[in-house]
Amino acid sequence: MHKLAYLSLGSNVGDRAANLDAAIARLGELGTAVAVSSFYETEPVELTAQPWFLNCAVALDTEKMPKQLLAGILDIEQGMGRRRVQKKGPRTIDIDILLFGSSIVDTQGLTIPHPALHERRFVLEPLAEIAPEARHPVFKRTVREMRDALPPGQAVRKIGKT
Ligand code: PH2
Ligand code: MG
Ligand code: MG
Repeated sequence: MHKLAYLSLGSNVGDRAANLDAAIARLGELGTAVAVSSFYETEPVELTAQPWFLNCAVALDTEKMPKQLLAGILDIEQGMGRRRVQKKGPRTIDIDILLFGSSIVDTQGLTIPHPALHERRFVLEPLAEIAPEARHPVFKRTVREMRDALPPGQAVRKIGKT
């Protein structure tokens, strides 16, 4: 069964744009990337003492189940040299599942919708570019509505596609 998953990608170590490009290419192993947002230069949030990120959003048409998709994503992250040194710290690549169709998943290693989706401008701004009308299955609000409801702050600057 085909499902549309929305992913958030981020990098703040090395050649950030090349890292995003490489991850997007490898996502082809898990489905078809049917939409890719512009890349955005974003201020680090939560752990603020680290380099700025490049973030983007991807719509992935996939036949995987959520757990299989996550396993494939972790494989890509590892293959790209991701080392989990510090929680929320600098990384060559981070790929997070934001939405998976209208599914709600709450298990040990996987929560969908992503629990911080609605409060992160670095997620909602790129996502609103490719899926403004996608709806959060718990809060029942669209991506555009959530983006527009964010408090000011969290600098996010579109830099265009490479
Ligand atoms: N990821 C985090 C923590 N903070 N800040 C920005 N701007 N972009 C990120 O991708 C990011 C972050 C943990 O996953
Ligand atoms: Mg993350
Ligand atoms: Mg992650």
